[in-house]
Amino acid sequence: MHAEQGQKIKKILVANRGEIAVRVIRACRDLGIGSVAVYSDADRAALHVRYADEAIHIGPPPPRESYLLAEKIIAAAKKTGADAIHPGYGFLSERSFFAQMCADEGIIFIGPPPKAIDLMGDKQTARETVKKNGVKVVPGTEPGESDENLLRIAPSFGFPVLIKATAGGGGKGMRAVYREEDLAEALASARREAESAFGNGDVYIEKLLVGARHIEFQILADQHGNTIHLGERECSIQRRHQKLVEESPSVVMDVDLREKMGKMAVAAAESCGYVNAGTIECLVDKDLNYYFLEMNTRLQVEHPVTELVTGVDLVKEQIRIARGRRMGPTESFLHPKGHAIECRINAEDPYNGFIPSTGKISTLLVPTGPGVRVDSGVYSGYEITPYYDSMIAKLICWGEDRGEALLRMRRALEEYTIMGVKHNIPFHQNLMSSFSFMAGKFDTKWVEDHFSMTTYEEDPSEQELETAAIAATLFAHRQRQLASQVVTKGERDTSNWKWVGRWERMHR
Ligand code: MV4
Repeated sequence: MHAEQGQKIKKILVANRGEIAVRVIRACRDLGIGSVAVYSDADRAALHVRYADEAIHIGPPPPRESYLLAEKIIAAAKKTGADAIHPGYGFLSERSFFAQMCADEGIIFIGPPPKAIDLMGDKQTARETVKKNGVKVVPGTEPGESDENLLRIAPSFGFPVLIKATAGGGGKGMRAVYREEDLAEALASARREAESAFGNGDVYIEKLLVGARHIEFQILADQHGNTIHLGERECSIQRRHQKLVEESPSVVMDVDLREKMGKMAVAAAESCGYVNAGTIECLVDKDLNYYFLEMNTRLQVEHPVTELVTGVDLVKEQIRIARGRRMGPTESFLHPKGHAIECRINAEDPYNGFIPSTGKISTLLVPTGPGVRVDSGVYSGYEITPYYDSMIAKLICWGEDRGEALLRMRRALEEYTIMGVKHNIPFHQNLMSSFSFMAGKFDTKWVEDHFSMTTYEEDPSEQELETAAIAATLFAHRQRQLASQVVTKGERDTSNWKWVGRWERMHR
């Protein structure tokens, strides 16, 4: 067999649950590959179990006794004759020992090599690794500094600074420090927290970037040395380190910045010998200075945003890459088109501190129509249990431009009917009508510090509201022009009047 043809994958075990397991099973169907679901007692009636060709029970509801049990999952793969395992996100997806176990058992792990997971999983090692490839990181301390040195060096960055756990990620074990006199105590408590959360008390200190946006780049790398980026996703709309909305392109992006950041992202991925799909997380400050933050060595929740603007099926590409084929897309043949926005639909009560809600979904009406995609793990009659993440679906809308994507999102949110459990659709409706969001004016702190379910649109007259909405949308449109994905500059229609007319026609 010619090396180019790669190994055969005839059956994939999906080591996950919910919407992402369904997403991967769909890719298997599209490729004519068999699929195996695994499920806990709580998931006997789950959608991923229904959609897969085969299903193997792996234990009781708690993840530690089911979806995190590497041995059980490997055993299920062997029993069913699966040649590959797709880990999805969360659970075992970023555990290098699991990727290694698969390799040792002759099972293809659909993800990066264990070495790349290790290099990027340790945040200080990640910084050092990408730095060697010329990638800019946030000013911060070197690995292995004593407390004495940390206390001496940190003030040189200027306050505020941010203490981070080496083993952290997703905000765990972080401490913002605003005054030098608070540093020693914060350092001690960060170490304690990191030690108890990760069994590793190592911390480092970075300059805290205030008012920055969180922008990430999607990466694909194959085993033949090709690494490409597929543009960015703006992920600043989040609450307590849980992303709520993602979109592509970012309103602050322009062709030059995308090219520079994209090159940086590719260099970061190459620095750790990355293969398969990955994400480079960056911070972008108000002056559009950008810095590498960390790498996520997995397929991400928000991957459909990139799929809708690039037309690339990322899960198909992951499978192709894992069996040793060259990836389909090349950077020069990628022509991102339009704008995509994703709202994460969570079974949480937005009127009551976003507390998770459980129970049976009594009625479910799912939006469809032009530009609408729903990736969901639930159905009418499905019982939401307290054991897993509260995200039950993702609503992703595409439009020719940001305004159209946003209007379609409003339409889809209006159509979406979920009864029987509390959900955050009202939050998204509120957000999609807020002027700051429409104008693209937000950073990672905005939802927590400035957005409220009750203070928006309290009672400005309809007309005032309309005027403000148009103004905000015009601002967004100007930003959108900056973000133009058309490589030839100056080709696009720059008339705001056309946009006003369109907006008014839609709102008459
Ligand atoms: C930062 C930062 C500001 N300055 N580092 C949050 C989780 C982890 N990925 C890193 N995080 C941050 N690191 C410096 N030097 C702000 C954040 C941050 C953040 C980043 C991405 C998405 C949401 C966030 C929410 C709060 C803080």
